Amino acid sequence: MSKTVKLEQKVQAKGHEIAMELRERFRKKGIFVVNLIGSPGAGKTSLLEALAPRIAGRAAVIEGDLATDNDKRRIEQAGLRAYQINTVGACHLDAAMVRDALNEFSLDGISLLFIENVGNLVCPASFEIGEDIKVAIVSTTEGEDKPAKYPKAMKVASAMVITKTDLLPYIACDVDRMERDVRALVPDMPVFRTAATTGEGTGEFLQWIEAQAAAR
Ligand SMILES: Nc1nc2c(ncn2[C@@H]2O[C@H](COP(=O)(O)OP(=O)(O)OP(=O)(O)O)[C@@H](O)[C@H]2O)c(=O)[nH]1
Ligand SMILES: [Mg+2]
Repeated sequence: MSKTVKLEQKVQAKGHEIAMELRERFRKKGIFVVNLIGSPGAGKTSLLEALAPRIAGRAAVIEGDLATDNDKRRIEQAGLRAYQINTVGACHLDAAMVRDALNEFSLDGISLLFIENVGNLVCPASFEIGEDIKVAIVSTTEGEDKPAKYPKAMKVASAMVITKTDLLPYIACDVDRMERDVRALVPDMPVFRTAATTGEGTGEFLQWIEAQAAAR
């Protein structure tokens, strides 16, 4: 085995260990953690903004981006507590980054934590960051073939959200095909169709998350 492969395995094992520590910490505090993964601009922050009025006071958000604190400020504006991680080049969050964030960001009083991963439908699928579930976010504007082309993200996710359904009258996107393709990979995958602009479908998504949290 090459030195590089060995080192990669060591890094992965360390990441897994920290993720398990975080999971234990979240459980003790009674916090259900959702890791949102999706490409740049898929609508992750907008979905959280749309949910914010219904979860204010009991939810918080950790934002992951290469640069800027734009998303943190948007989430705060929407009424939720938020913390920004800047990965400065890394294409995904890892467990150590989340652990470091918790040194500065108190989770007291909350029962739901959303972690918006760096915009990327590839790398975040391979990393555990202490979450209970991952949710894959794909938008109608990215092209209907994305669930089929990014199978790993779909397979590690517990649900898929198709965002920007308000734009369907203006674009060519076969949403039924997106659903069929994801179910070819994960037969019983829950799929939600949402529009952050109108709030459509966001209530069903939130209800589903709350049911997952209650079932844990
Ligand atoms: N029409 C419409 N536009 C949306 C919707 N959701 C998001 N957008 C727009 O899509 C763009 C990207 O949305 P964001 O919520 O910032 O996407 P994101 O996934 O958080 O992006 P990154 O954090 O950069 O990965 C913005 O211009 C939003 O206004 C939606 O449901 N309908
Ligand atoms: Mg965002």
